[in-house]
Amino acid sequence: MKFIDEALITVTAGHGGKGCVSFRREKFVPLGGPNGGNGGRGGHVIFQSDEGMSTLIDFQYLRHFEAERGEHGMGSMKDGKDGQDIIIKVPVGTLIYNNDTGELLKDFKEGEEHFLAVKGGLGGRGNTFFKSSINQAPDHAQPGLPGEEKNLRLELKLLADVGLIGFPNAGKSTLLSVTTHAKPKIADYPFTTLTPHLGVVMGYHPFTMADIPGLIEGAHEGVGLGDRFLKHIERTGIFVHLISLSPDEVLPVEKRYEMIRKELLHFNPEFEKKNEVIALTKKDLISNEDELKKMVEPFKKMGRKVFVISAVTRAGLDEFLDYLRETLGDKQDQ
Ligand SMILES: Nc1nc2c(ncn2[C@@H]2O[C@H](COP(=O)(O)OP(=O)(O)OP(=O)(O)O)[C@@H](O)[C@H]2O)c(=O)[nH]1
Ligand SMILES: [Mg+2]
Repeated sequence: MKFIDEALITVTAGHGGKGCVSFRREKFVPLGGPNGGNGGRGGHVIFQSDEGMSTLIDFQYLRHFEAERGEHGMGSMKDGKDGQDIIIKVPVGTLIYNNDTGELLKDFKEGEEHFLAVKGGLGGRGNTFFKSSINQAPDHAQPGLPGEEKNLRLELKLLADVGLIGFPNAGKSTLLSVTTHAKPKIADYPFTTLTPHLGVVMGYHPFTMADIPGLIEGAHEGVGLGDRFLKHIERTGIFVHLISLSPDEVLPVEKRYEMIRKELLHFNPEFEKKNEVIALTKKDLISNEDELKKMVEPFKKMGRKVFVISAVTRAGLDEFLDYLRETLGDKQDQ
């Protein structure tokens, strides 16, 4: 399925129903009193977050949502029915902005949250309401009020605990596929992943992990797939920076690390403060222990937390996942 993470839509609440002007008509009562009912309220437009959704693709073609109008009031004191509300489902992680003012209206952080975006217009009062000691037979009623209307911008930012970053081919999708039920495409060519994927790492304290398309030098200038998917890991608690140990790699590990770091900080200088873990991947391709040591050393010197793993043999994976789980747990306890 296509992954869409932005949408512009218009939502219009229902118009209120008109109040009714009506008088009682009875056989032996020549001048009956007023009995016009009130108009019903127009329908609201409400957003609801849904954990089962992961893209805003539904809004690519359907861009205008209008709730039902309220029913008009009727004779015999019958009030019109309220218009039906519209409930629009969006993925968790969706932000709703007023597109005219730029104001953030709602940030859906969990499933089953609701947000009333526009209110239905009130129904008009029927002539019964206006009866008084000086006016026994009011011949007027109120019109219904219009429903609110807003132009909205929806933006999806995935909410994951851990974000996987690195060069294309580093093994991000492979790691996600062996630790969660996510099924991202995996291949030995760059830019296999074109959109983010989210998976849940089960076990004691489950947590979510997101894989994004690979970054390369110049990503902030739009090179490769650019940095447009970085926003999806903006809100993750931990970055895992994957670097391949494969002997086929031309540039040294620390050089590749610095290149990606540069792109990250270009995108958002705040990333400097992120909790970052380095995962040297594809350990199975290195048989020489001394060589391995040499590649780990620079990161230890930098004082970085570094793991050596293989998604193929699962070497180092348990220890790595436990560390992520504990680090996330500590944060929640604070
Ligand atoms: N030997 C070995 N190969 C691996 C390992 N992990 C991934 N690979 C291989 O490396 C290649 C790239 O893996 P992906 O998981 O698609 O890499 P990616 O980082 O998601 O790449 P992009 O989506 O292009 O950014 C594939 O051919 C994988 O089979 C590993 O631990 N050992
Ligand atoms: Mg991938």
